[in-house]
Amino acid sequence: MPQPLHELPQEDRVYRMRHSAAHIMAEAVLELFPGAKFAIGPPIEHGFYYDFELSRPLTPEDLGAIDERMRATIAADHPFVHREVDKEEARRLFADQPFKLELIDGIEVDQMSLYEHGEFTDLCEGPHVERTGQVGAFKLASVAGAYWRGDEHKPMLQRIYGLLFEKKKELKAHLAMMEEAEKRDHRRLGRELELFTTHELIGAGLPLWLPKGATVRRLLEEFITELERQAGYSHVYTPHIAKKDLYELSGHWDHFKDDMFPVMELEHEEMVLRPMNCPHHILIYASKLRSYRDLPIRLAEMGTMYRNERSGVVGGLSRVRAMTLNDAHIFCTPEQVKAEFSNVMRLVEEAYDTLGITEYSYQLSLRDPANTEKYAPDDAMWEMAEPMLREAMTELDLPFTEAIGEAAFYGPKLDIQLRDTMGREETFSTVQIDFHLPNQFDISYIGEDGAEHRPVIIHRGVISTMERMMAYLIEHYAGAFPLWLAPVQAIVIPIADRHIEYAQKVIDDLQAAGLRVELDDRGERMQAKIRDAQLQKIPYMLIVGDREQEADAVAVRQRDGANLGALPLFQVIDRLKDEVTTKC
Ligand code: TSB
Ligand code: ZN
Repeated sequence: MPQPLHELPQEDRVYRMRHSAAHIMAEAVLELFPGAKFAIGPPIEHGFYYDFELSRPLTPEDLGAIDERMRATIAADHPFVHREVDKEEARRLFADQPFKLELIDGIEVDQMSLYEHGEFTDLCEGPHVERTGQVGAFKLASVAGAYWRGDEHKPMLQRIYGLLFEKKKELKAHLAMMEEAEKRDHRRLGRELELFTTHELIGAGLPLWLPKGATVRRLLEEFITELERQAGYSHVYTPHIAKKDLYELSGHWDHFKDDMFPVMELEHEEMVLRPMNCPHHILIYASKLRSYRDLPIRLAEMGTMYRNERSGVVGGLSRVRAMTLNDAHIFCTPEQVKAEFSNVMRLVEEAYDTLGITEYSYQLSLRDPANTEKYAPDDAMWEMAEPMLREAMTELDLPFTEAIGEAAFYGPKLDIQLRDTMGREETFSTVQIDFHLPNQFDISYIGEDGAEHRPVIIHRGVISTMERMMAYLIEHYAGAFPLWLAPVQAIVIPIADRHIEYAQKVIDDLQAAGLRVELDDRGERMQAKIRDAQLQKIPYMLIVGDREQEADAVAVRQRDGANLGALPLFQVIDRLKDEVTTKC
């Protein structure tokens, strides 16, 4: 006797509910669309889906009809019945269902497992709930295209996604979370707050930074550049292209070619857009003789690079094809690696602290020993570099997970992972130990013994690319940047036209104090202006009328609705300057 549903662990119950709902949805679609072909329909995180071949594309109205039909089946409370048949019987049952026939042909044993409820039968291993009435709270969410068997040469099917939770309140909470995430979506806020845009004529993954987005980016760049300057980095500039030969020497051509833009022919020379900045920095290191006394040499650059990311994965700012990395390459002796590593980790901590980033995890990205052609071939090098990073992390007493197959081709990485509002994880900071490129470029330093030695390179990015970090910060702050990063820090709102002149003086004083301000002299009502400023997430609204004008004051409101009342202008300027300096 199988265990009753309510006695199963919660995750098994929900798994069965999601799986059963997929069957109930397939039944509804087959009834509403005679001749429909159904493929596969598994439970997934948060719900389920089923793939169909239909005579026309589904509309939102169709989802309503499917939903209604499903609820009727659920109300009828049919039992789920398991039965086994041989292949011949299964072929007969699914004679007009080519995807099912293909699945049947692919199964090695002759015994076919079926699950039925009401009039509906599916080829399925189960398990299911006992009765259709037990499937929990669901909502049909969306339709997307999906290739049969995930193969782009096979037919494109329509995939209907459903969300399903055991309890109505869990479904509601999930929907609320998705709604919140959507509000914070950086693509949407990027448009609404005029931070960045894209254009078809420029292409996918090639964002245009609008003046306000560019202001935030410049502030980020200045912030991190200053931190680096204090930490002993030297900043350089290098071109975005180079001869293909450079990348043949570095190994990028062998191991990273698929991520690079194709070659450009130029007066008998083959040029490429750089996918990484390391070779350029290495050639700066190699441009003169180096002594052990000069090390570590830390070369940093807001390095712009280009990667041929697949068109399906680029979107918004978090994954792009043209990107500027807060990059540096530290050239040091093997003995200096650990200290330099921990300096970088400290720098990351400081930067995150200021940016308000509190939730992150460490991932040690190792090579996949089963897939060696992806990596620099020197086994001894990997066996030295990987434990070195692991030890450095252990010594710093930082918790980390290990990810096989995530290393760079030239060495292992310590990656710092952040999650976006939808819970998706991406790498931001990275610290990489490289014994490979120093060999490829045959770089050296003169040791204390007067002989030539090979330096180690630490590649590191502290705040990732400006694009990826901007995407994160927009979502993290829901567009309401802290004062020091806000593109417009204050907006001055005159109550009537006769206050415009004084408003202009307020603007002049704020600008003279280095603050970014705008004047809202539109003929709108004050309440409308305040609302618009709040929608634009401007931190301070400074309202000026007769009384303020007389007292050399401004009435201060904050974007969250707080009303600080009338304050002398000089006091407001001091307060804002202070808030900018402390980066709160
Ligand atoms: C750190 N050579 C090293 C560098 O010296 C390097 O390029 N490492 S990397 O390949 O891991 O890239 C550095 C960081 O850039 C990644 O950790 C990630 O945060 C960011 N990044 C990578 N690809 C993209 C992309 N397509 N769009 C936006 N950011 C990206
Ligand atoms: Zn590098």
